[in-house]
Amino acid sequence: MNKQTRVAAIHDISCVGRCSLTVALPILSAAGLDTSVLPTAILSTHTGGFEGFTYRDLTEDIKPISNHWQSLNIKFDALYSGFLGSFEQIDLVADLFDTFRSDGTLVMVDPVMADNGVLYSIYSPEMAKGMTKLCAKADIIVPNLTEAAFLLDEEYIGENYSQEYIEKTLKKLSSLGAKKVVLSGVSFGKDKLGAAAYNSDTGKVSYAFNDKIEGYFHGTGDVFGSALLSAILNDFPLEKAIQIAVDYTHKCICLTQKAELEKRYGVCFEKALPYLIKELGLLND
Ligand code: PXL
Repeated sequence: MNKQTRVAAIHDISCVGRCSLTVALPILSAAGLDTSVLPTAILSTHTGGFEGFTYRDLTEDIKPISNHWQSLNIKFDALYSGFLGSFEQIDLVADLFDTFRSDGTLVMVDPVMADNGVLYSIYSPEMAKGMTKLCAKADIIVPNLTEAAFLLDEEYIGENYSQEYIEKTLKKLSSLGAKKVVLSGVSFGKDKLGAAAYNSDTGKVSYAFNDKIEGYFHGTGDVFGSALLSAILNDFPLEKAIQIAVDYTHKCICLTQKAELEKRYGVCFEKALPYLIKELGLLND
């Protein structure tokens, strides 16, 4: 029997405001991947722009869900974690990686916890320390520059940094345990924004940029991470995968900006899905 590539996406469900699972599931699915979900928490909205959101922590459900999957002998080609709902979930997700990892399984951790120098409102500094442990279990990690600073227990440097700083940071992050590191939100001038990647197997650092669009666009880290995993699982090398993810994220932001949409609802990634599918070479079948 031919087999479809299967991913488990472990993120929260923010009911309103496109991010986490409401972004990861459609993007991975559009990329031809059989995507299973493990919700870490359910929020009425995400935490970045709506007042009074509800929060249901699903920590207690993780182990029973994982046990049931294990009893069914369900296998995954990739495990992709993002926003976690509690400190305890770090160890639970680490156990889940151990349970479902086999030869060829790709574990990608997006240590979602902070942006622009600050932790998200419901995350504590302890959570940041725990995330370092989870990153050590990954094959590939995808922090932004703020998350990188928390993972390395360093000061957030802000927006003025050198190429040397980025390359040192990539290597320090890799020494936490993941062989591949992708740093998002990298910019060396005011016109370009993108990502930097380090592959410790080859020692190679690569970059991908597109035009910078001013402003903060919510949920773009999840759009980027999901597109990156989509490209990697469609067999693109890391250097090309980061360019595909940067270009898709840029396209989503452009469309959102052009339509003058309210930013807290996230970017309109849906309209750019045909572009992503084409970039991934999936239109030929
Ligand atoms: O996009 C990251 C993210 C995920 N999940 C929740 C969030 C955020 C960012 O604010 O609030 C609940």
